[in-house]
Amino acid sequence: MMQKTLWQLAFLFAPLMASAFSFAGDLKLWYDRPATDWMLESLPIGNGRLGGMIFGGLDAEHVQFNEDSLWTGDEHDTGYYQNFGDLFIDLGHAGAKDYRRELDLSRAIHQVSYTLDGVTYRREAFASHPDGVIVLRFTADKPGRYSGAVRLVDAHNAGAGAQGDRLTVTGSLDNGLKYESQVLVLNEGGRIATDGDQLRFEDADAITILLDAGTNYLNRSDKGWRREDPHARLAAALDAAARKSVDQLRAAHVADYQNLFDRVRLGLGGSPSDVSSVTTVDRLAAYSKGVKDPELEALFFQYGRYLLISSSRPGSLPANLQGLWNNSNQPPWRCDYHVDINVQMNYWPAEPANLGECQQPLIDWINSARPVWARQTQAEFHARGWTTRCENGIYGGSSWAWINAASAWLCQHVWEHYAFGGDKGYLRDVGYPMLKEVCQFWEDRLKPMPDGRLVCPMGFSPEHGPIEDGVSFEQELVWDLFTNTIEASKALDLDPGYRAKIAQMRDKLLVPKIGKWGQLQEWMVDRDDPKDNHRHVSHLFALYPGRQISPLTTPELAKAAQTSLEARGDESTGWSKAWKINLWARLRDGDHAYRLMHNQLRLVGGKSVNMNQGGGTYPNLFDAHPPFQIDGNFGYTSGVCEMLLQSQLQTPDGRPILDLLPALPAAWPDGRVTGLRARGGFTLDLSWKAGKLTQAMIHAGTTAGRCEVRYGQKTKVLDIPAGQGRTLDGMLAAAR
Ligand code: FUC
Repeated sequence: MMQKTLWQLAFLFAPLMASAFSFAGDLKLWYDRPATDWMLESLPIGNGRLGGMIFGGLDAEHVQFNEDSLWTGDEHDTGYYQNFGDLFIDLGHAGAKDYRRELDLSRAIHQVSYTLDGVTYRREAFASHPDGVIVLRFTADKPGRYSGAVRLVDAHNAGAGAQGDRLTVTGSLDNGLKYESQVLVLNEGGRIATDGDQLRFEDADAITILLDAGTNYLNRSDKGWRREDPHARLAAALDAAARKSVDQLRAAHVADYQNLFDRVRLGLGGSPSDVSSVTTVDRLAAYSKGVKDPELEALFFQYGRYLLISSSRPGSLPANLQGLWNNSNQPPWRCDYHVDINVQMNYWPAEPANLGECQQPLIDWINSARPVWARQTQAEFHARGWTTRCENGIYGGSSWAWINAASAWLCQHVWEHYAFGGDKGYLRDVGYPMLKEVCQFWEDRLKPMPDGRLVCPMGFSPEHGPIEDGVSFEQELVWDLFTNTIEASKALDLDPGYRAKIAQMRDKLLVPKIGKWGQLQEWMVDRDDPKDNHRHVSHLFALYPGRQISPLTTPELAKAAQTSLEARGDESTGWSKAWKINLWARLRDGDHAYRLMHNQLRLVGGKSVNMNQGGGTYPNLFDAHPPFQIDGNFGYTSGVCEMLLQSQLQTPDGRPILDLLPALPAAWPDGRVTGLRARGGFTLDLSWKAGKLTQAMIHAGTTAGRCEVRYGQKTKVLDIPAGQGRTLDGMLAAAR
């Protein structure tokens, strides 16, 4: 209560108390009580493949855990992502005081501390990528204080076996997938013994618990999606981790994590000075009522980066609808890969927010599903190449509506990975063959109109309207695919004949039309309803994440896109708001983008499915569709990137245009960002004051960087040798 009063005072005096510019605060989410609700309150950790949701309970600690390959289904059935199980550590510490639990995004470590009977207890938890295990550590400032039990509970009712210092659960799903979870309990002081299916510890000074879980899934259709039984792999991972000290495990974890996380720093101005004394939920509640808190806005940006690093690392499966975290065997929408916005939005921040490696799982997944999708596509469309239906699992199985342009949209990510990263070997061996196959699908499918224009026949504007020819969403996606393929073949100096053919087809594609109320038509037929507030804004793909429409290159179409966007309104589901942040950023309206960000960062509690409204943020900063859906978290993070830097356009001679602060809102007068990425392999650090650029540092990647820098009406052409940088002032003059 006291804290809230202070906070209200802070609101009144905010203009006086706002501190000078700094990078965003201490990057911690923290709470003064344990979580009781999985979706709203527990906090996520993950190493890409293996994840946990931590409650921080006193009577018992509870970690619900997942492993990304525990899926039902097969090549014909999409399947459902499954809960793996729960780990309980019975402690009997109810009634403790001075309780605090926190998630530190700067180190990816969860901590709990409290006092009871004169003893201070501490816990920490992290999911290590280098060691492949979850580590839980329990310590106290007096010896012999830990007595209790460790229980491992399977989500599919397989029993646990206890032997020595280890708990094991082994089972299989109906599709034959074998799975196992293993827990190793190490005590310092005291005793440990099996007790039925549990491990009991008594009078221990400290306890370390190592957890791993896995299946015999292999991300390869040609191997039948299976590999060896996970038992030996898990045992070896736990044994190897047990040979190291917790200090060693932590150091390796933090170094590995920070190698990714520390690449981008963001400061959007100071928040009221007592911000760190307010719990994250109170802070979010105050923000929802209008308290200015730019450090919370920056924290939420970094949370998206934390969540991507934690749910998508090379070798893992892609982040699904809930990233990695799921406590149900029949989760909403299967907790799957929806390819008509959701999985794509998960990866929007990957390249601009300098986490290019984290996009690798998406590309691997597309690559491995593609033979199955090719067979399904052949049967449905009698066409070469591949595309898929809306709902997708991990064995190539798919369900519900065909999203004909889904593969073109996935190929945008395949292309952007090169556009930002510049790895020609990847483009030649992996990327270009995929783009070409999807072009072939459209070569076989595009239909000439009487006037010679090419249209996509019988398409669907997700998840809205009839199935008919010339749907704008598909027209725009095919334009994007052809454009990316043309650029890829130029970059590789490959296939000039094919390139010319695709270029000719691209130029004949029907372009989106402007309709009777000035809107960008969603369909070839001018039937858009200005009162329609449907959450999907698929026809605005060309503005974002596409590059066919921009106020700088196609002002009339951009104005029409704005008219459509205004008509749809701001109020919607979480991911829909997040998409609109990015769209308003591309329209260069930072204040409107900011309004949507503010709206998305509103504290909500609703958990039941709501289709066109209700989006916001839960106390644990998970995005609410509702229910929890992680795409909104990721879309917010990419939205901030788009407000500060855009690079989707090119000069006529093919230089990427690095557009600095294209949509800076009045709410962020002073700020600084380091490490944002731009197409062409550039990394940028930007500073601004009183709403104006003060400095830009532009670093070229591993190949020489040709670009045009743009700020407002000013432009400057730069040729930066590989590995070097240039510093410009707010007038784009060389600063030294
Ligand atoms: C699409 C959206 C829904 C939801 C689902 C998972 O179908 O239309 O709003 O996000 O994906």
